[in-house]
Amino acid sequence: MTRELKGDLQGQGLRIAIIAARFNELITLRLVEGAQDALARHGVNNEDTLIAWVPGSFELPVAAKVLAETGQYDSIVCLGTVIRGETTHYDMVAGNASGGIGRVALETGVPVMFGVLTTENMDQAINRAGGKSGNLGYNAAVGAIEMARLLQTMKNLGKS
Ligand code: INI
Repeated sequence: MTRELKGDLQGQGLRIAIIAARFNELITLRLVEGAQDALARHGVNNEDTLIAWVPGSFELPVAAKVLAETGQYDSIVCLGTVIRGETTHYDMVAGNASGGIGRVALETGVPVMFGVLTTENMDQAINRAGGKSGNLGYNAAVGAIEMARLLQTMKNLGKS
């Protein structure tokens, strides 16, 4: 029979870090609250969590890399808010955040969740930060637990 692997959502014993970008802080704070709520609801101990702040989403990858390399965290949740507005800055910030976060996960083997809102305008951001479209921070934190558990299971394959 085909073996199926799934990460469960038991957060007990997991060490999870949140890295949050202060730019568009009013929105990102809602994402942080959502993420912290998700961790608490899934049994992650407060003492096993950490939150680090960076200036903007552009800086999320380097902070994630340094934290991942400490070996102290089973999963990292990156949170930020990038709103298109009227400049091309958006593409560079969003591109560096998404590409960089993905690379950190691959290079370190630590799951790094992409909880960065990328929207056309403030209304869309509000909707996705606890408004009518849910809370991306909550979802990213649940994903962090699932990925940590899945990778634990994978690393134990063949050990028993
Ligand atoms: N940072 C964000 O997190 N969101 C944005 O929308 C944004 N815009 O639009 O400029 C932004 N810029 C700052 C950037 O992340 C860096 O902090 C800055 O460029 C210094 O490196």
